[in-house]
Amino acid sequence: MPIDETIVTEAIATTFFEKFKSSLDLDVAIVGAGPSGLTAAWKLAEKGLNVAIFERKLSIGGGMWGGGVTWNIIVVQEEGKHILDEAGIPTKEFKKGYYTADAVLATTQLAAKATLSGAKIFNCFSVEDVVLRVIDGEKRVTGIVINSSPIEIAGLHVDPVVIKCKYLIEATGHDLEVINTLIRKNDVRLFTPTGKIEGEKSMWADVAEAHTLDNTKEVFPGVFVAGMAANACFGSYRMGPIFGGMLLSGVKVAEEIIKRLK
Ligand code: 48H
Repeated sequence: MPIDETIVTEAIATTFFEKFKSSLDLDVAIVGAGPSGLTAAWKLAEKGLNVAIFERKLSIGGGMWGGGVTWNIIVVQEEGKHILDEAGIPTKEFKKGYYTADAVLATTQLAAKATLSGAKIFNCFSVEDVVLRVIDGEKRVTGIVINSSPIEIAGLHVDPVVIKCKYLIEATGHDLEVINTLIRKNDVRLFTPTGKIEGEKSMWADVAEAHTLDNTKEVFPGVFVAGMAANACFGSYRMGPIFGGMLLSGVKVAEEIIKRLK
């Protein structure tokens, strides 16, 4: 069969924009395709919700690809192991309660679970702002402002476009980018003890893992924090390359939003 290059182009453009147009009014927009964002997308999409992840980098996986210091193995504790089991990610018990998994397989399998469940992943898209509205007398985030990452990286002055969402999950990891922008640009208070970002603390894995789950919650009307962003927002510790808390946080944020959408 002779190949017509313009049909290849048309196939990509048509199919991409079908996917994009079906994401203009989302149930849930997730910022960041690290372990917490991918897990949340999987759990939300398998309930039939319209969900998309926007990831700045060309690659998905955030900090999970590299395991610890690029030794690409992750560790998951007993509490999080069932999520790897359910995703079909093989684990080995290293010592009682400590399981290892291949970091690349864990990342790709979580991404496969999310996309096969119907979540859409837009890699190479950066979320640079949010849409703010006053609804019933209360300020609420109702969308995200996105730009193509190469435009951002090149510093080109090209305007972004907007996606609506009922809920936004900030899963941007240590940098907590979306909430930082929300606070910097608007006179608003968060649902944190000080009303501001509490900030990430140093390493204390045991406490950090438990806190990640507690801190996975709504931080501003319409915005939930998950994964490392939850600890950066509510002021808890880091945990190094143990990933149970990230996976459990993804499951919890999905469950909380599903309850709200009902
Ligand atoms: C689009 C963005 C934007 C933006 C950032 O860091 P992540 O892997 O996030 P988590 O919370 O799922 O997992 C954290 C984990 O990987 C980790 O770092 C741990 C456990 N650290 C412990 C320690 O002690 O260091 O992924 C976040 C993703 C990244 O891929 C970013 O590129 C992306 O979010 N991102 N995408 N628009 N504005 N900001």
